[in-house]
Amino acid sequence: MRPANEAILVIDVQNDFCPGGALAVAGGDDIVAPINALVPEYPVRVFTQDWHPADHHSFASQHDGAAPMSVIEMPYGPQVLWPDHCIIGSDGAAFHSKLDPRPADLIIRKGFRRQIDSYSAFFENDHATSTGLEGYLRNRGVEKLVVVGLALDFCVNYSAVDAAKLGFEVTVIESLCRAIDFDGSLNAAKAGMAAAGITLK
Ligand code: VGL
Ligand code: ZN
Repeated sequence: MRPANEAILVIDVQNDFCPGGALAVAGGDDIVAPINALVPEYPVRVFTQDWHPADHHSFASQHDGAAPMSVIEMPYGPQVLWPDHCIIGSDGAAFHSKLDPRPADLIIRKGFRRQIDSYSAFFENDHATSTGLEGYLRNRGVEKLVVVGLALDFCVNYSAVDAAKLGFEVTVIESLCRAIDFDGSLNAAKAGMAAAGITLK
């Protein structure tokens, strides 16, 4: 078992982000078995689920004539318009069938407010609305975080950068992540994470 101040954060290993899903990430299912093997080594284990109402504003379907993967301005900044995905209670929003969520201590759901997207497990995309995860981790004495999951260039990236900004020592295990890689997003994410002092290994 790893030291008591270390947590693993498993981001969005859900059907819609795996091959066959609505917003499939290539190879998304390759990381499931090694994540299952790693989780029990950590004393604190948090899983996240992207969890959107059917009329969520990050969906292209909610904007007349907008194509999926186009970008619009929201009150909180630019927003990629995604295909409908991870709709609350749907099969697409369920964890991948091979992911073992039983060892999770906490499951954080994010993106459930219609008007605002939430890539990060800590703050929604306004960078102000908290999910409560910071308080949970601090109350449990966590100082170091390992982050794995989907997608490396969106939710893993935003979660890791927020964690680093909050003062956690953060490692992202790249081999246990897969990326969407849309319009240079992967390189930008890697540079941003490195600049935030995150260890990428
Ligand atoms: C994600 C796009 C939209 C992710 C979630 O989990 O990386 N990406 N919603
Ligand atoms: Zn989403």
